[in-house]
Amino acid sequence: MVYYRRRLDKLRKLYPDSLFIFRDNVSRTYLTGFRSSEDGDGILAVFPDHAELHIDSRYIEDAKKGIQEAKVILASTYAAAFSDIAERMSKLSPKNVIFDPDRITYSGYRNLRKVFSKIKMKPVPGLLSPLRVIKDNEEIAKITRAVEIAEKAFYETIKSVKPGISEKDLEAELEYQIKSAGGERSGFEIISLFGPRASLPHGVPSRDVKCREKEIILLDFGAVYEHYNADITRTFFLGQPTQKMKEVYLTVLRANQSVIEKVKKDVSFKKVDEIARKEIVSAGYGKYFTHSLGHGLGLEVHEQPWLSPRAARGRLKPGMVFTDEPGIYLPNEFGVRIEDDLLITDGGAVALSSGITKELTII
Ligand SMILES: [Mn+2]
Repeated sequence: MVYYRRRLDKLRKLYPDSLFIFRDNVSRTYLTGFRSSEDGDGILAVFPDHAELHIDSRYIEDAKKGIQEAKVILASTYAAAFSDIAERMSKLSPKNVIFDPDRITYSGYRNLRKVFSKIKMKPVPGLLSPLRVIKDNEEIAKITRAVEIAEKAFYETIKSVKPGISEKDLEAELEYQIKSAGGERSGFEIISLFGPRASLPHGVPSRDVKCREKEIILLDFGAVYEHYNADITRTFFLGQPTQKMKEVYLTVLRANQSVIEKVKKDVSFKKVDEIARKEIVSAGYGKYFTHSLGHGLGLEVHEQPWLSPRAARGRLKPGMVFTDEPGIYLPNEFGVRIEDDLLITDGGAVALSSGITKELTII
């Protein structure tokens, strides 16, 4: 619980003499540990000496039980809660009240302007990102647990792989296994693709596509544990793969593995992508690696840092967690992606998802 207080303190230190309003679930979860169903369900107000979560009756009991580092206040309506917050905030004559424009709707913003008419409002895009991009021990433990759940679910699921099973059936089985292994759900729509369809980086599983012998199977899946995400991809084979499939698989594996071996703190985000891309380019498949290498992972499946050829600046720091997911997609033939979740430590990169084999696997 001390983690939430620490996060609030860091935020105050980052923006001295300011107050804060949060209207979105991710920010509220990061700062209190409590998550509601919708962004609009709840207002978190951060004062110099305390934080308060105003929440409606549907959540009040859970919120009171779950939150220790913020005051939980019943909101009869959110409009009334806003007037109350604004009145007390203006009495403190803060330098400004900061909000994240990326995490509020346009009408939400207009409301805010109306209620806080006497105070200077300051939009700071990505307000919590500088904090969230470095995971503390509690977050690392939760991500690690999410990864373990995803791993267990994967091994249970591949027992069902046999000729005739559809992409959709395999997706459903994996979703079931994630929940059964202790996960809340997969944090995103599972990608379960067979054969030539594995060349669609974000293809949607079909009920009509059935698995056949000598086919590639690509599974991209996650697991959520206490609001934190895992994001893993494995590609494997039902029956003997062709020579070309093997060659492509081993190229992607080399790219994935070279990142784990070579990256460490202070390597630029751009360079991380380059390390993987170099392996794929030198094997002659450069133009088939059509996306960036990876993305940060935490309360959101996609968050900072972005490991991309277009990353203008930014370097790895201990505590960053991100995906290492090179791929080669040959249209109408097949595709291979291998995705691990990496943690940067003082000693280099640690693959949290090393529990699932990346040896070329034939079922
Ligand atoms: Mn990913």
